[in-house]
Amino acid sequence: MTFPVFPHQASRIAIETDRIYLGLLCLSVAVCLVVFVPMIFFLFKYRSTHPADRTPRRLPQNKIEITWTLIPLFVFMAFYAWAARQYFEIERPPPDARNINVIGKQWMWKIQHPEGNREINELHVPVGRIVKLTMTSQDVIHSFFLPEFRIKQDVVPGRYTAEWFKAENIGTYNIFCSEYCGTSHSKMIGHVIVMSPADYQTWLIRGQPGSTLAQSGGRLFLELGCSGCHIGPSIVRAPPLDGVFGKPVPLTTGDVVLADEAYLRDSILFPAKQIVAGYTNDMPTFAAKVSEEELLELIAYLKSLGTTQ
Ligand code: HEC
Ligand SMILES: [Cu+2]
Repeated sequence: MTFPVFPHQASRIAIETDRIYLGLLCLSVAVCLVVFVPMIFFLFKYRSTHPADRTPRRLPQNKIEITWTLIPLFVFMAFYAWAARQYFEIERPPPDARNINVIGKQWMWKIQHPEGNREINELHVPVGRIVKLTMTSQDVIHSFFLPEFRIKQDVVPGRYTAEWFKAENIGTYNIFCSEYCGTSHSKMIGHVIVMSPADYQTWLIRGQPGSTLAQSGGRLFLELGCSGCHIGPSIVRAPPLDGVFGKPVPLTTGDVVLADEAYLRDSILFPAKQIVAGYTNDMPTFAAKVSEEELLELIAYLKSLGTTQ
């Protein structure tokens, strides 16, 4: 029988994170020994009934102080640098990632694939591919925790957070919600299913999504009347949205902001917040009209409009 202390290591990040953890553990044990071994030794050596040399001694105070300040400082700063490097790697999704959307809800995880496949509490991914999760919540704060990948990120209503991983082996791993979110928080669990690229393709096709995320977004764009203002001649003058994603947008305030997912989201929900330079606040809010799923579809559509400018 085995007694696993750590969850399985399913990615390179997991292995490296464990190394830092073990390193810190060893360092803490070493510091502990340096303090406690002499302490216990002296406890016995100088106990009151024991004859020992107790003549006062003059020690080089400054040298001692400086030594035991500087050595630990350098050792711990080295750990800081090591862990900071790892932190930046975890926090910065590589650019060539496959994007998958995650929506947290009391008490389930809803997943959207770019091809249009949807699933609940299951996340199918291809092995060896970098997967970036764009996450939001439609109610309270949740946290998307993949213990075998050693990554965890809060999933917050009203904004998009991200995390990424690259599965090294085919297998099934855990999803936990790790932010207490109400009665059935402990049941807000699921599985990451890592498949071979071929099996993954088959899985995507077998799901028969009908339309991709961007196509669903395109339909919404017509149904909600966005196209009435944003495409072709219209009564209201609205900026063209082709290639808007990833572009710097000048605002009436003189600021320039990058049109990322958060910006597009805010443009749809709170149009009055940031007005594009040269335009007026003529766009109605869609805050009560679109769900989190639909917002992500609209964003997928806007992203797919490409760069025609
Ligand atoms: C009544 C006309 C109207 C409708 C309907 C409308 N918009 Fe707009 N939209 C505007 C105007 C005017 C602006 C520029 C002023 C501003 O930034 O709010 C704008 C700005 C935007 C921007 C920011 C563009 C940029 O270049 O930075 C986005 C994104 C956007 N709209 C998306 C949408 C989506 C998605 C819908 C449908 C859910 C929609 N709009 C519906 C008029 C409209
Ligand atoms: Cu939760």
